[in-house]
Amino acid sequence: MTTKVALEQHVAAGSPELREVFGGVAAAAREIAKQIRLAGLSDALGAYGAVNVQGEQQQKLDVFANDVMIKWLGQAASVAACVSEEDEAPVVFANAGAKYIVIFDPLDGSSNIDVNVNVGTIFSVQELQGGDLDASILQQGTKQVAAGYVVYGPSTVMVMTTGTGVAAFTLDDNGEFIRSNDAMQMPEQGPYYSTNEANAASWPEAYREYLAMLLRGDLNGKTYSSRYIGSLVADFHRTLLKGGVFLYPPTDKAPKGKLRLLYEANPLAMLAEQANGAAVNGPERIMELQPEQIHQRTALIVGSKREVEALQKAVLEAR
Ligand code: AHM
Ligand code: MG
Repeated sequence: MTTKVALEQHVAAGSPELREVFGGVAAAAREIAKQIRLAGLSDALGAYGAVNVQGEQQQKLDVFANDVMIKWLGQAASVAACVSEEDEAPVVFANAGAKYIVIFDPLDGSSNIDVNVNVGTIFSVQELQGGDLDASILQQGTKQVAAGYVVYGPSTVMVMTTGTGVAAFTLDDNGEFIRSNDAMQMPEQGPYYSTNEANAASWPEAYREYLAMLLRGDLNGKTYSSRYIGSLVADFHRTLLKGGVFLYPPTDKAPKGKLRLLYEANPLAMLAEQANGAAVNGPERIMELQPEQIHQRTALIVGSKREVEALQKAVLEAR
């Protein structure tokens, strides 16, 4: 029997300064997991009755998850501020000398919240630079000091990186996140593509041709299978484990893409690259994009190197 390694221990061994940040996310995730697990027996499901900064109907669980993240991260002495999908402006804490900013989507996959399908929490950690909060929030993804997500599925699992590989932790019956994988690697290429194909008619031509190429088996001599949950965390988690590609291209409705750069694309891009995968917005590497706004959207293509590089090439050639 191998020794059990808890999340906080794992982080402290590599990056002691980040221990409190991960402790805060883990404490929040524990509460969120419990609330989701028992949601059907409480009054936790359904619409909250307000619209968030993105113009989307907030679900009760969105609001719960956001409050819990802010509560726990505010108690982590090293966290200076939080930025959330659900809040227009950053939430600043009075933690003297704190140097981290945690940028998160507290509960991603809203269309799956009420139907007992996987949802997740996604987070990115940036460092405060010279006390300038706004500029520190808007740093490129390459500057992230850590990133991760929690997927609330049959198991609750946190997948994280502090820049030295990717590890996974499974929530056990005692409420502890115990390491279940210490070196996750995305296959060089994989069997699945994952996208909302109902939007294909309004994608740029290069994306439609790319999909046709996957279906014909022109990329690696094999035809691909389709898998789409509609929860980014769950679709990414499968892609990380099995390989392949997740695509949310620009559409007529969302010409700049639907997903958010700071708290969806950047953290998943860091995890993908740390696990030997890749992430682009079409022509450019996600982590090199210069953010201009907190809630900025982007196209996102993330997954195995082979599939992502082929997509990037197709988009660049079509320009
Ligand atoms: P959300 O942050 O409001 O939950 O929206 C993000 C979700 C992602 O989880 C998922 O990848 C995408 O939206 C699905 O969008 P669509 O329903 O257009 O396929
Ligand atoms: Mg989201």
